[in-house]
Amino acid sequence: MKITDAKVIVTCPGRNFVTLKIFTDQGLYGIGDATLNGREKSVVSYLEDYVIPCIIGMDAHRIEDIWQYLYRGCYWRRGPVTMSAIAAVDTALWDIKAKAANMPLYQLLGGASREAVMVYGHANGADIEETKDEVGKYIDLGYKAIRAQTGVPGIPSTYGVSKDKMYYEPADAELPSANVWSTTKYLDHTPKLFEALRNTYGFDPHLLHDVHHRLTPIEAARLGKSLEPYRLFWMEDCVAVDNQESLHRVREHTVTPLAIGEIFNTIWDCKTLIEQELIDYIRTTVVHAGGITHLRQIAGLAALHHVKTGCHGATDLSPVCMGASLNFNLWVPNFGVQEYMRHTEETDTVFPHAYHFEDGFLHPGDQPGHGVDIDENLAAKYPYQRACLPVNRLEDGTMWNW
Ligand code: GCO
Ligand code: MG
Repeated sequence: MKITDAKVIVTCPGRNFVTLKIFTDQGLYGIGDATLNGREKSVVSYLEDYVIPCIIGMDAHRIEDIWQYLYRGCYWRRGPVTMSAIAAVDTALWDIKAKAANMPLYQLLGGASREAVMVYGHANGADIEETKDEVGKYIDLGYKAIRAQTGVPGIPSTYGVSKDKMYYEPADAELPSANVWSTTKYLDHTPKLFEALRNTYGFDPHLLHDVHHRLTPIEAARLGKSLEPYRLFWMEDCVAVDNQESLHRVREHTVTPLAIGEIFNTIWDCKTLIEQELIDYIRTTVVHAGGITHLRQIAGLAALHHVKTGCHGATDLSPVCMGASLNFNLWVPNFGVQEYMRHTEETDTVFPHAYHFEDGFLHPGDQPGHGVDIDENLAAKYPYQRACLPVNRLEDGTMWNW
């Protein structure tokens, strides 16, 4: 089955999404997500200028060989732009193969290992009271796992706290907006949130928290320790892991489970973390880590070391990524949880999908392929709009991690 053509579709139904569509000589097509929040056009160019001309004429069934061709063959391997582009091709090809087999993608991976995929939603509020109410709303919707973020007194804005509760969108301006950060204030305040949540809702709901790369290892160790009485499902991205070894410092002080990896692109970014058992959940997902083909390798290594999956699923990952990820999650033996930030209604109509939410779980559906399509006419009504992620500074003006 020959690849006859491919095109990149950019649309902004509330936020920007980049989608690759691959056509074959058998009338089948497949789609893959290529969205890299705040850097969308670099992936568009990478695909249009370099990848698409190479893959036209190739056999669409040879997914592994095409993956290796794009990874080894470009010489400049790894990195978010390269790996998102490879992921888009890979996802589209798995979509095509599953359509050709007339099966949902999870069947090709090895079949369902569970009935459905447990997801976590995002509850956030300006203060502890508001966050508590928001967590209650997610419990009422049936969620079994909820991430909780709250505003910190004395800091004007905090990561994860939004006006628009169900649809958090951090890329909010043409140029990066500026946030202010105080580690001291945050470290004192956060345990109070989880104390209040456990006092109100007990220990049944799984509670998660995202530190968003802001602490040093010893500070993260302190936070993990202070959160132990509230038995979190996980503490996410507690430090920026450019140096994987630094997680030893956190690990030796706390039994709070650790999740890391949403910004990783390859197995090499998390090899040490996994092999030395420094994390409990790996957050890599389809679009930013080379597609189903590479994610499967990461999950395989993780399985050897008691590390479960916890795929990134923020709104900047398109429904195409979600559909592929859900097929992956239904199969993967060492599944942990899937993040699920809802897309707006406009986004959901641009990307008709077979997956559905029920009582805290998502199911990918049984449509052949990954079960997600794109309505190109509708997509064309929402042109690209430049939007950047914020930057973050300490109170004295020093640049910090957002
Ligand atoms: C999460 C993430 C996101 C990122 C976003 C950046 O855990 O969901 O941290 O909210 O900030 O994906 O584009
Ligand atoms: Mg995160």
